[in-house]
Amino acid sequence: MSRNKTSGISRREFLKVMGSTGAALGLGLSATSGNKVLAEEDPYEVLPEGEHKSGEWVPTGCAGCTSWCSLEANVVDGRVIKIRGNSRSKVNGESSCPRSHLSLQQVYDPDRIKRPMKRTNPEKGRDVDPEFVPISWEEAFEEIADKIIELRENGESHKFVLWRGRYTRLRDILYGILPEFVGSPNKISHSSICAEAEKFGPYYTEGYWAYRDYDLQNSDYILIWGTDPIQSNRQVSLYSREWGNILEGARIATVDPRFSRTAAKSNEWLPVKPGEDGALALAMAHVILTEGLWHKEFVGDFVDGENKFTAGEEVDEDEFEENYTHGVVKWWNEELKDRTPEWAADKTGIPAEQIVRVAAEFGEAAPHACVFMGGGGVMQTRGGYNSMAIHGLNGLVGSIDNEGGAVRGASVPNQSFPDHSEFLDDISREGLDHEMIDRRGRLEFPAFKDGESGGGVVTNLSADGIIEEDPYEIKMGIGYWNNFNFAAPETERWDEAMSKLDFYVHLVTHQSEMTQYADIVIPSTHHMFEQWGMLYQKGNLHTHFWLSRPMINRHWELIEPEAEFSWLLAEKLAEKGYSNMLDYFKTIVDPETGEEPEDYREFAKYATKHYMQPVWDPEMESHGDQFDGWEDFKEAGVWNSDEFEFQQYWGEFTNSTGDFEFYSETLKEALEEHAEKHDVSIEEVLEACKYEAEGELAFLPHYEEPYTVGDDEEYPLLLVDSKSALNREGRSANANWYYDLKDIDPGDSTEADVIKIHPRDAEELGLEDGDEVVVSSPAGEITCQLNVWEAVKPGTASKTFGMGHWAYGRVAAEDFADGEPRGGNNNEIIPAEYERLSGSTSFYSHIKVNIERA
Ligand SMILES: Nc1nc2c(c(=O)[nH]1)N[C@H]1C(S)=C(S)[C@@H](COP(=O)(O)OP(=O)(O)OC[C@H]3O[C@@H](n4cnc5c(=O)[nH]c(N)nc54)[C@H](O)[C@@H]3O)O[C@H]1N2
Ligand SMILES: Nc1nc2c(c(=O)[nH]1)N[C@H]1C(S)=C(S)[C@@H](COP(=O)(O)OP(=O)(O)OC[C@H]3O[C@@H](n4cnc5c(=O)[nH]c(N)nc54)[C@H](O)[C@@H]3O)O[C@H]1N2
Ligand code: SF4
Ligand SMILES: [Mo]
Repeated sequence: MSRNKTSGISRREFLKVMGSTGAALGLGLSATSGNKVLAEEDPYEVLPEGEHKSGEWVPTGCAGCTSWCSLEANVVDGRVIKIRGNSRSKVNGESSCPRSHLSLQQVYDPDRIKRPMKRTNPEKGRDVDPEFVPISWEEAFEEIADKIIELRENGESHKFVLWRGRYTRLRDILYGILPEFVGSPNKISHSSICAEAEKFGPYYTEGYWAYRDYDLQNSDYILIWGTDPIQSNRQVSLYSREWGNILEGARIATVDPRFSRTAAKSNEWLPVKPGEDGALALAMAHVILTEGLWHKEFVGDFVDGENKFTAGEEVDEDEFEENYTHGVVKWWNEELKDRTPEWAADKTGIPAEQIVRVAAEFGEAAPHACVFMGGGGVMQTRGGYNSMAIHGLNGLVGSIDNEGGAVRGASVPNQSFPDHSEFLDDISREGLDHEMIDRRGRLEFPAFKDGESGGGVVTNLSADGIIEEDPYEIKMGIGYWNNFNFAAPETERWDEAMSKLDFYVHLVTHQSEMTQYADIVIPSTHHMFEQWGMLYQKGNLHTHFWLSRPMINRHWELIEPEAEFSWLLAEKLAEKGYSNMLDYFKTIVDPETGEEPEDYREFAKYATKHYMQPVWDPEMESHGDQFDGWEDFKEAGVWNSDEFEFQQYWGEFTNSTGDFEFYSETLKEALEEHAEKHDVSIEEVLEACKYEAEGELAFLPHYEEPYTVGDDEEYPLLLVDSKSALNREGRSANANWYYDLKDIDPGDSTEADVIKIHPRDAEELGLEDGDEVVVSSPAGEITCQLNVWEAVKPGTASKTFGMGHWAYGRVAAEDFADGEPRGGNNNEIIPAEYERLSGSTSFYSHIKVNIERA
């Protein structure tokens, strides 16, 4: 049986109807469908018919969220039909999370982009039809290569930007190397609209700029802080399976203004007032010290053994001898001595009695007490110091790098690509010598990744860079696996920036909002089933490193964006007389045979084998799982490290002092360097970054009043944004299961985009459950459904991120052809604000909203 899903007519009849108007109609170029891509192929036709066949389980990996699970896909006759965890992984093992299955709807989505397309309407804007038409690969690469050559010949190669969203480790080719061959410094990742502030605290205390692993299975007390590990961050598959066991072994308290899925499965919920996380963490530290509950072995003790931490009283630094930490008494004297639970109760809305109890129970469990920190408490305008304070609690109880605590992952045996610098010509070298478009490193944007001024990225600011032509005009962009016109706050700026951009190439699976501004659209493979790729991640005291591969038929004209696209572009550039990139790519040979790649598909495969060679090649030294060779490794599809060893870093933390720094000498150095670079004082740096600290507090976790945007009277509620359970980052947007099952987000309803408020607030605003409402903020307004729900903190409005697409496909948008959104995108009402020390975009605490009946 072959049936057209939407109309019920058979495929043969369908094609007959289509026949006269030809391929263009298939691409949705009929008068009725505007610019949009419609199903050309009946997705049901290729399903196996007749008797049931059991397929082959092929290893792969998932980038549906940052858990990066190792999975297996069941493939029947070249089609994937089911997903499960890869039992060989020591991180997630046989488990996979619910949203892993939505990948099937992604890969077989009839709305996928099916072939290269070109814009025919020169005008760009949100309501403008791009009038895409199909083109040949030849034409696509001609146009892209010509544009690059033109920039290079005009001495404008730096006016090129490469944006990346999600990625595999093949990113080093497209994101790391290609822009340098173009001659541009502008490699802009999405990291700072993702999680950079979460890495800030760990870096400026222990010198570790990365996600942590948490040994929850061996913890006796767990504080879940601004995150939702059984729904979003991080090792969702693992924790979905293990949560019951973890709860049996530990008490769990969740700090979140929203009644999250994890809060519902905790012993305590601390509904902190948005942005007051610093107050809560500092008061907990105060209690741990005054009650004498810090871990003496890690932190040290008073010389005479008597606890002198008494509220309001300073302590003589000489009376305390620290072991593996630095500055605990300074922290007390400058900040903690006055941060009493009563003071914090007033700020946070959490009763002093609960603060004392939770802090004391947490301290009593030392060192098997763990704070699991996510973005909620720290991706805030003044969240950098919160990140230090929250992570600092792990320092006080000695659970850093320790059993039952917050640990690092093992190193990963990978091999970088050969050095390309000798292949760069003068145009490239000169081009690289420009300021970057996101203005990282300027006075007001230190983005101190790894201690360096301008070491990080300020993703969201690259839109302003383009609009204001500051530092210069951008003439060409390539973006892949991203959708900043939807995913970055104050989306209007992206609409303006992308309208202004002369030439944009988008490499994606779906025609999302950012694609609407493209000049050339390159249909991308799906990372799990149609291409080579690899990622590593930590969890369960191991690091794993998985491989995905082409395992199903590519039904459409797709290419893999990181390696295949780069190769094809390199070939075209070579044809036009600029062969340096192709010459370089040919040095990435098959590690088994030494053969040079002859085409784009070989290149992607050899690059993958090269990058992972230390994993599979028995001749190369590596730790963890051992393999006999490439085929042996391919069969397993995942490498595991040995179990993480505790206390490897005690006394050898990778920062300025080697100790866990409550008083951050490392931050002090970074701030000093940055201040000197701009010839200002450290206070002036902080002021430019919207912080209020003065003196020594600049180097210590301390309290900062939350920064908000908008008038309290006009906008009476604080928005609490969170991730939707079935959001695969932005990528399940066109999967109807996402909408059918939307009520798995606590308090939400199926098919609807919902904002939730407390009954008391509803009454005050004269609103009722189920009302259609307009939510407004100083940044904009959206329309959605109101649910009145007791489990929302009064004074806040809680809404998941994910709906509100005006593009992306016929399921995602209310009317894809007309650009009418389904629900409202949170980023249209989130003002573009930053945690500037890390470069992060602020998603929490600053967003004031009003809600009115529509
Ligand atoms: N389901 C799902 N999971 C995902 C993703 C996804 O798209 N969907 N994306 C993945 C990605 S890319 C990342 S970076 C990680 C990020 O993972 P997290 O950083 O953990 O992000 P969220 O899950 O959004 O968690 C933020 C939490 O903070 C809470 N919150 C909001 N305001 C405040 C506040 O002021 N204080 C405190 N304490 N909490 C607050 C929210 O209610 C929410 O529960 O998630 C990954 N996991
Ligand atoms: N309000 C609010 N905003 C947020 C968040 C939030 O919690 N709240 N979360 C933030 C976080 S943590 C992150 S990481 C960012 C993510 O934001 P982005 O980095 O912009 O990523 P997505 O929106 O997930 O990207 C969607 C794009 O990827 C394409 N795509 C989907 N699958 C594939 C694939 O397999 N290959 C390729 N090449 N393309 C594919 C789609 O066509 C679409 O264009 O969003 C951030 N924005
Ligand atoms: S969506 Fe996230 S948790 Fe789920 S399988 Fe994929 S990577 Fe793992
Ligand atoms: Mo993210």
